[in-house]
Amino acid sequence: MNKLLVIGAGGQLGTELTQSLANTYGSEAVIATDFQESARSKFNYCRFKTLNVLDKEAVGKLLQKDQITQVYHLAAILSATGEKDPMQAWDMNMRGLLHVLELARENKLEKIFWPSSIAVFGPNTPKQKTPQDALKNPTTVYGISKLAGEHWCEYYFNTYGVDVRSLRFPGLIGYKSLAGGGTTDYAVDIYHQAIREQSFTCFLQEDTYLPMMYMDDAVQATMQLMAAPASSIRVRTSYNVSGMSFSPREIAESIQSHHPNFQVQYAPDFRQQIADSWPSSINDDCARNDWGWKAEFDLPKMTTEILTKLPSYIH
Ligand code: AKB
Repeated sequence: MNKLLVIGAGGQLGTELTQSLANTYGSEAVIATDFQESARSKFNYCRFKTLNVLDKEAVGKLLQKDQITQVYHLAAILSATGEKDPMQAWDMNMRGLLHVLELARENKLEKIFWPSSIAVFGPNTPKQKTPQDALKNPTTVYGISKLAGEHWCEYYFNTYGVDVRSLRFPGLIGYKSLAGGGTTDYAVDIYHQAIREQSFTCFLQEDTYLPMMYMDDAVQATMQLMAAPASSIRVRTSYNVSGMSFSPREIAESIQSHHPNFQVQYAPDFRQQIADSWPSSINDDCARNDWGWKAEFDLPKMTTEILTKLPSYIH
């Protein structure tokens, strides 16, 4: 029987992925964990425990006591927050992953999921339809930690046979929780502000194109990757996955087609430089060919869905 542990379940991806895992495998099969006790209120449908991935002994005890078979390790410090305290970001992102990989080896876990990011790419990477194997020269500590992490995943697979699988996520956009500390967060916040204030100040320039993905697609990609036969997973670093690509002006126009009075101002800050170093769009042919990936949501479909569902969600 599958027994799944989600680390960092209270975050943006974890909130929705944990629900989908519980729907698929049953609530009793899932344990949600987060280092913040306040995340508990999100998980009234499954078990919740506070857990800090930096405490390897505590993670190991939980794995053994509950006979965990799969770990979804989502806890990380994102790109913008990471630049404020690079050592802390490196410690959290690298030591956390290495704990999970080591414990997976020691306990012979069946499968691990760990998200990487488009932040592994850098200013010298081709910007349009960035290929799977494009040059990577990340400029943020977050990107450096994700690139190193990808190679650690491949190393654990090649050396110890740990079945760890990974996706290079673009900016993820959902309405059920706010993003935390990323460069793509504006694309989540803008919908909340459209509903609450009818106006928004964007921290990126209006013509900055970035790869993005609606949360339903991100959850679907994760579930699909984890369900695929091991023989079809030919990339053991991390797969490029693409959803959509747009600029702040385009997402604003998309919202204005529903809310014509919505106003957006632009006040670029330090995150502009990070955004400028990342791809504008992603080529995900490898994921499509190897395990049949295809995104469902484009910008108009996502905007309609979020603007329809968000008001009742926040009230
Ligand atoms: C961030 O902006 O840091 C993240 C990411 C693209 O990995 N959303």
